[in-house]
Amino acid sequence: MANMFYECDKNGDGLDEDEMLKYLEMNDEEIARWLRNFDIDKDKKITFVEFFKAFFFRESESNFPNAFAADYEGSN
Ligand SMILES: [Ca+2]
Ligand SMILES: [Ca+2]
Repeated sequence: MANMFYECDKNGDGLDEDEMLKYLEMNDEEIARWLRNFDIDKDKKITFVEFFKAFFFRESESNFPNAFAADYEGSN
């Protein structure tokens, strides 16, 4: 899961809207939902720490795109 995150975050500053659009093929609505759910410090970027916290606490599991869900299940 971490590898996939870093592959999407090309410049290492967290996932921003462009990266989610390009690499995760998310639409505007999904991106807005991710930012609302995961972007704890509201800088419009989702860092791996923010992402991991949200995932770990399973607050928004159903919001994860299939690619991430598949990778997560595969790693068990
Ligand atoms: Ca980035
Ligand atoms: Ca953030």
